[in-house]
Amino acid sequence: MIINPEMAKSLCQMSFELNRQIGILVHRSGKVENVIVGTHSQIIIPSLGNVRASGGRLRGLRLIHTHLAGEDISDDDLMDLLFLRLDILSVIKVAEDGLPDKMYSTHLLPGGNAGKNWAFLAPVHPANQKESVEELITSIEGELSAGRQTSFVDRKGDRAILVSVTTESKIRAEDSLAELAELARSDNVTVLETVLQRRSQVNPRLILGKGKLADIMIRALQLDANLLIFNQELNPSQIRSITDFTDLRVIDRTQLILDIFASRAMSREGKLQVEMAQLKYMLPRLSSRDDALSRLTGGIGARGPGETKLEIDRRRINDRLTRLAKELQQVSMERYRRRAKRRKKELPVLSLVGYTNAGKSTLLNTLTNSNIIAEDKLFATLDPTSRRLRFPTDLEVIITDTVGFIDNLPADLLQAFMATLEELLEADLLIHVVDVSSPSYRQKMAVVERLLKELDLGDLPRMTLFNKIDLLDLETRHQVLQNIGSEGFAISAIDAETLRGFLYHAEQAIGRVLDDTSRPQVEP
Ligand SMILES: Nc1nc2c(ncn2[C@@H]2O[C@H](COP(=O)(O)OP(=O)(O)OP(=O)(O)O)[C@@H](O)[C@H]2O)c(=O)[nH]1
Ligand SMILES: [Mg+2]
Repeated sequence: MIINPEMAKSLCQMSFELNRQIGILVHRSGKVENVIVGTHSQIIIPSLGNVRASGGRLRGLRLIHTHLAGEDISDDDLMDLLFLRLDILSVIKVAEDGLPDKMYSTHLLPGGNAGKNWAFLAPVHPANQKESVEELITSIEGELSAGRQTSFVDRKGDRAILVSVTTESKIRAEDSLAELAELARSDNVTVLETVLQRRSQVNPRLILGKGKLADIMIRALQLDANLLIFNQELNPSQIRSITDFTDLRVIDRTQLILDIFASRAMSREGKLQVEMAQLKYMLPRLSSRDDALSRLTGGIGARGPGETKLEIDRRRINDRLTRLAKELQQVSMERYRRRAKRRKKELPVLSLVGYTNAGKSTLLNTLTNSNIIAEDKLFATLDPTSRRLRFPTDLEVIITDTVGFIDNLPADLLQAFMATLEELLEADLLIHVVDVSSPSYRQKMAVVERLLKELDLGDLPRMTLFNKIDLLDLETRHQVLQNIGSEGFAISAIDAETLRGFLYHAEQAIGRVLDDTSRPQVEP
C-alpha cells in the first residue's frame, strides 16, 4: 500500500489552508475509511467500533496525518498506534509553502527488546515511496502470533489478562489475585497473565498509569487477549476512561462474579436475583455519552441480560427492576409457605455455611448420600438445597446447603441473595465449613464471620468444621490440628469415617436447642 502522492499533496494543502491537522484512516484495500480534521496541534480519532477490522491481530488500518509545525511523531501518536492496533501510523510534515515535506512512519514491534515496542521507518518523501508496506505488516502479524497456537477451533472462551492495582500488602494482594484467577477459571476464562501493581495511591481516573496500560496493551497483543479483568471494582468513569484507550473488553471482579452467578443460577429465584444484581450494577454504568465518541465496546459482563437489553435505557431497566422485585417477592412467599410446612413437622434445621469451595456440598452429599453438584469451581452452588438427615439415634433433621461466601462479595449480589440467605435465620445450628488446605483459611473464616454478622446471623449456635485434612501432609496436619485445638472438628468431607465425632456432637447440640424453650415456634 503506497500513499498516492497526489492525495498526500492535497492533504497537506488543505491542512495548510485550514491551519489544522488532517488525517485519513485507510484500509488495507486502499479504501479511505475516515477523514479526521483536528486542531493545529492534534487530531482526535473517533470510535472505530463500527469499522470492520480487515486485519488479524492488527486493525487493518493505516493512519496518515499531517503535522503543521514540523513536530516529530509524538507520544500521543504512539499511543494511538498501540491502542488502536494500527498497521502503520504515518505523519507527513507540511512544509512552509504548504507542500508535503517528508513522511515519517512507525509501526508496532512485537517482541520488542529493551521495552521498545515500536520501530520507525526511514523518512521518505511521498513522491518517492518505493516499497509497499504490505510485506512488513504481514510479518508483524506473523510475529505477533508466533510462538502461540491460535487455532480458532479450541478458542471457545475468553482470554484474559488480570490486573490488580492496590494499596494492600503484598501477601494479601497476591492472595486476592490468585482468587481472581480462580474466579476466572470458574467462568471458563483462560488467564494469560496477571499484573500486580502495588502503590501508595491508586490513580483515580485510569487506575493505572498510562505507561503501564500501554505495556499491558502490548502484552494483550502478543498473547492475543480479548479481555482485561481488574481485581478492583471500577467505577463508571474509570471503565469509560480505560475503554477509551483500548478496544479490549474491560470488566472488574464484581462483573466476573455476577457472570459466574448468571451462568450457574438454576432456580427461578436464583435467576431473578442474579438478573436484579446485574441490572443494578449496570444502571449507573450506562453511558450517556455520544456513542460515536466513546470506544466503550463492552465493559459489561458478557453473559446475562444480553446485548440487546444492555441498550435499553435507564427507565426500562428501572421498570424491569420493579417487576423483578415483585416477582421475587412472590417467589419468596412460596418459599415461606414451604418453610412453614416444614416447620410444622418440627424438624430442626442444620445449615451449612462457609467460603466458596470449602466443601459444603460435598459434606451434604456424604452425610445424606445425595448427589448434588460439588465441583472444584467457585460458586458451584447457588440455589439452596435441603435434604433430610437421620442420625443414628433416629433424630431427624433438615440439612441445607447454601451459596458460598467470598471476600468483597458485590454488595448488590449480597443484597439480592439476602432473601435466600434469610432462610438461614431459621437454622437451629450453623455449620461453618472451612477449607484448611487453603493457606489463607483464617482470613476466609474472618470473611465468613463478618458476612454472618452483616446478615444478622452472628448469634446463632455454631459449629466449625475444618475440612479437607486429607490434603495436608503429616507435618502441616499436625500444625493445623494444634492451631484449631478445640475450636471445631477436623474432617474430610469425602471420608464418612472422619465425621463421627462431629455427628455425635451435632446431635447433642441439636438436643440442647430442642430443649431450649425459647426456640421460636411457628404457628400451626
Ligand atoms: N480432597 C478433598 N477434597 C474435598 C473435600 N471436600 C470437598 N472437596 C473438593 O473441594 C471442591 C469443592 O467442594 P464443594 O463441595 O463443591 O464446595 P462448596 O463449599 O459447596 O463450594 P461452593 O458451592 O462453590 O460454595 C470439590 O472439588 C470437592 O471434591 C475433602 O474433604 N477432601
Ligand atoms: Mg456447593
